[in-house]
Amino acid sequence: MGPWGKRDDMVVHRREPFNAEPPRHALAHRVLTDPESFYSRNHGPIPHIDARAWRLRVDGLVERPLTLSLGDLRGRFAERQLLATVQCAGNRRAGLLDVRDIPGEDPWGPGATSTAHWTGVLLADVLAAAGVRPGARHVAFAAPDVSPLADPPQPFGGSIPLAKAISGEVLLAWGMGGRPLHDVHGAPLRVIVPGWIGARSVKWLERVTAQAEPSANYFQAVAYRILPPDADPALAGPGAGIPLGPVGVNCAILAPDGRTPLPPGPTQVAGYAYAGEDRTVARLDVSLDEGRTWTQAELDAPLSPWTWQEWRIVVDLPGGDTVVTARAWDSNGVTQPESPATLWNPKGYANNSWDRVRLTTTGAQ
Ligand SMILES: Nc1nc2c(c(=O)[nH]1)N[C@H]1C(S)=C(S)[C@@H](COP(=O)(O)O)O[C@H]1N2
Ligand SMILES: [Mo]
Repeated sequence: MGPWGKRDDMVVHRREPFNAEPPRHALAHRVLTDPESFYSRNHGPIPHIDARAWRLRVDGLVERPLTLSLGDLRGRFAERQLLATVQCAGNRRAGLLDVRDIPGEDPWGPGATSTAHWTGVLLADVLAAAGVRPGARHVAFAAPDVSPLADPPQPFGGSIPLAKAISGEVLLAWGMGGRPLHDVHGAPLRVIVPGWIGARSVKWLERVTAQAEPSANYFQAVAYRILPPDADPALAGPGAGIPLGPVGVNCAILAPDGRTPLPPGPTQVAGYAYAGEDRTVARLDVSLDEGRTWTQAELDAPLSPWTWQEWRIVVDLPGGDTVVTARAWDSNGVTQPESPATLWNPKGYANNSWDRVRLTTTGAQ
């Protein structure tokens, strides 16, 4: 078993802070990701919080500021379940790094996304108990983990618009896969903002604040924003660029992963496809000729409105090398761009270009 209870073959980008993704095959052929395989993205040291002493503060533009223990949360609010995929904005960054270097950012593959069954209470219910006052437009989340990567170093935080916060979609979760959250995933309580970039699903949640403006936290105001290609992220101040929110349509080929040669002939190719917020994946195309011609894969319906979808197709592999390409279309008719070069941005976010895996065959050509 690897660090933080993760599988041995986890791809560890960094040990401090701990950042790791499962290999492609660990995500293949299953909707739910087991906790040992679930990716983990951290900007600072992972805290261990004494759940009994822990309290959640709810404050800002509210009628009744609240201080809630875990027992209060369980006792005062209805327990809810949510099946949701979490996806980091840095998922598939490696494709952008192939275009141009991104100093300081790790080369995440397609495993910076995972799916679990979450248990907790609705953020909407907690906000209703506090009574959100007119003038509140955003709900900010604060955590205790101080990130040395922020400028200046500060605890992780972020915010979502009030409309999403009170939609009844956002969970304050203490359970993952039917068990208490592990430290590495935010125990005792984390936010799950389904359909939005993972950065908004703040772990080790300590404070929920209703406010007029988005969070001024570094990870909302400076990072997790799309800067123009010629911008210097070290010089881009708070508010520069486009803040990331809902996740765009994306997909990945998970199996085969191209690591071992295959016999020529029929081979099943399988993967995930995902579209955030109010969209689902409507079609998945696979090409064996770099996108000149496409065949539609079999695509499963999502298990919940907030989960990725599995797809599979049997292709006939010719001898030699074949590049398999996949692209998804969402329920708005939007598809993925062909090339990561057109998407390159200085922090390396939101690479949703076509996924490609090179497969080699055994035997002579
Ligand atoms: N407190 C805190 N919350 C956090 C982070 C963090 O570093 N600190 N990372 C965020 C990011 S960028 C992502 S993608 C998800 C990852 O959640 P996971 O580690 O449970 O997979 O947590 C988010 N919540
Ligand atoms: Mo992330």
